Amino acid sequence: MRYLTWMNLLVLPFALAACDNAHDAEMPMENEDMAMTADEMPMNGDTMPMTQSGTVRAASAEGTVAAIDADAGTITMEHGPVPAMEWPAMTMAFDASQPIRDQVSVGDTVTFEFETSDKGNRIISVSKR
Ligand SMILES: [Cu+2]
Repeated sequence: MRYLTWMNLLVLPFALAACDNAHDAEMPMENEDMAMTADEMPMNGDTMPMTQSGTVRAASAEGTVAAIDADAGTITMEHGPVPAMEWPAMTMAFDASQPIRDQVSVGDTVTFEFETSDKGNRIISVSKR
């Protein structure tokens, strides 16, 4: 699992920004706080050219496939806590390409990696456990 360890180290600085904005549908008040926190982060200022809106964070999670929606292009996951994102366990939909969707069935227990940005949450790899 060397890769997962590397990923966790990579996302750690971004996770400090309390990355709840991905869940704005559930917590609509988080976005303003999020923006202020990001501006105040010492790692963000002059050393990082990315703006907050262009920030993409990645993390891995474990979960159970609750639904697969080919029309919407999503997989709904009952996922466990994601410390790197400061996410609690919850059920939510992730964008997922057809090759990703084809790898899983409803009820599968999986480990998956995803990206989070202002465009939403997208699963980038998945493996059954
Ligand atoms: Cu979630």
